[in-house]
Amino acid sequence: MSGVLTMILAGGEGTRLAPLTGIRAKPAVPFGGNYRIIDFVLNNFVNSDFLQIFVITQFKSHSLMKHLGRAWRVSGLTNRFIDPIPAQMQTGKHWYLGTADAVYQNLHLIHGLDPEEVCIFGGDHIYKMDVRQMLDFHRQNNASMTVAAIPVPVADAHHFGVIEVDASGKMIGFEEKPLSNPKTIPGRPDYVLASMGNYIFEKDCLIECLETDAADPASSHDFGKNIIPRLYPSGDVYVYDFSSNSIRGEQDISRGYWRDVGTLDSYYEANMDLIAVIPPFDLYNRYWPLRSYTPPMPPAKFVHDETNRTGQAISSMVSSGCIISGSIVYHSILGYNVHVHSHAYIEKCVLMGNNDIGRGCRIRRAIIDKDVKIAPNTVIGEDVNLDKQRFHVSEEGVIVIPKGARVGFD
Ligand code: ADQ
Ligand code: ADP
Repeated sequence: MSGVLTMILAGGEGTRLAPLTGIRAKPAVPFGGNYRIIDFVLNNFVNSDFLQIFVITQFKSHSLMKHLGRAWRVSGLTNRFIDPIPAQMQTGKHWYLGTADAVYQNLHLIHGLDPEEVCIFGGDHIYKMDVRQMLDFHRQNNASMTVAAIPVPVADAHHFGVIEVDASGKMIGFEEKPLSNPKTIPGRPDYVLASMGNYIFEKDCLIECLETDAADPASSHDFGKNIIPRLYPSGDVYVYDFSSNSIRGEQDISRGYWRDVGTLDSYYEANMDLIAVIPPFDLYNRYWPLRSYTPPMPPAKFVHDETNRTGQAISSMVSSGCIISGSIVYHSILGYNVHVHSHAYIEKCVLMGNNDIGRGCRIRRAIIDKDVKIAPNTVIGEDVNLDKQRFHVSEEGVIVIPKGARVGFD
């Protein structure tokens, strides 16, 4: 797609995902066994043939940079690129003040490429979108800016930019993260129309908005808080209905599926969605390949133990390098190189990789980060009070064990 530049915002702190974001940015958090969160938005652009992409990083970017280098190296012969951009203090001695400032500090990159349009998308959502369809909508309306939107339950309105739209698709109201009385969708009082944090701008409009914003000392330099509220009254900001987006080969199964995995519980639920018998989000569509980095590891292996107990995984996804030996993995996601030893039982867990689960362990409803080792016969997820003393527990009771922890070895 020539003439279109993409900037992925991947610099947020991700505090609500702690401790998974203790050492890495949210977009670098492993997801779904084989992936990192950022892979989904990058696949959207690559599968839509948009290949001029900057990934704007800031907080805790090492793991993200490593992943981008391994999985998404595009460079060289043509004008196609996926370039990670570190924060460089281009406009003064401060880091990015907000999402708008993150783009403002990189305006030189926009001037250098001189695109017609600039796509500014968040780096931390799970969904599939053919971005060409949103761009067509933007062009048909001669919009100065287009925002992608999706209905979400009114109870979640305070997490999102809430949009009002007229019959022609024009934005007529916007409130960032309303604390009370959000405007609901006409005829659907239980839902609001939420901004997905994905924007397409006419280049000149974007530059003007960012320069005005940078000159405003009262601004928090954020697209949702400042740029959109200032721009939409001009009358040519449009709202793209994400539920109209269709992916080749999907047979509607992932249509409209979009998850903000910004909290531990939403992250956990989105992982669990993948292993439902009929999943609402399909990883297996050959017309929408989902690239990532897969380490060179042998195929997963399921073996008997010495008493002839069968190692098995049921309703689960198991990545390369795993060995399930005389143990049962039920309704779980295993990243690469997880060893589950005899007589262990794992249920409704997300294991990110490089884990060792000792003999006789019983573990339920836990997110286990990379490189965690658990001693034989450890029981997790059966006694809430004990779990709360030992581990981080989410609001909905999911136990989270941070990267590199050694559990039960004292
Ligand atoms: P939030 O999700 O709260 O709201 P925000 O924290 O601003 O969004 O992050 C948006 C994206 O920008 C994320 O991908 C994040 O990693 C990145 N980011 C955040 N701060 C950054 C910084 N300083 N430098 C670089 N990147 C940064 C936004 C919108 C809402 C919308 C939701 C949808 O403001 O209107 O409803 O996204 O999730
Ligand atoms: P994180 O905890 O976020 O994985 P790292 O810096 O260890 O932080 O890893 C980032 C990158 O390194 C990713 O691309 C990941 O796939 C790769 N990686 C990490 N651990 C391994 C491993 N044991 N084998 C192969 N690749 C790995």
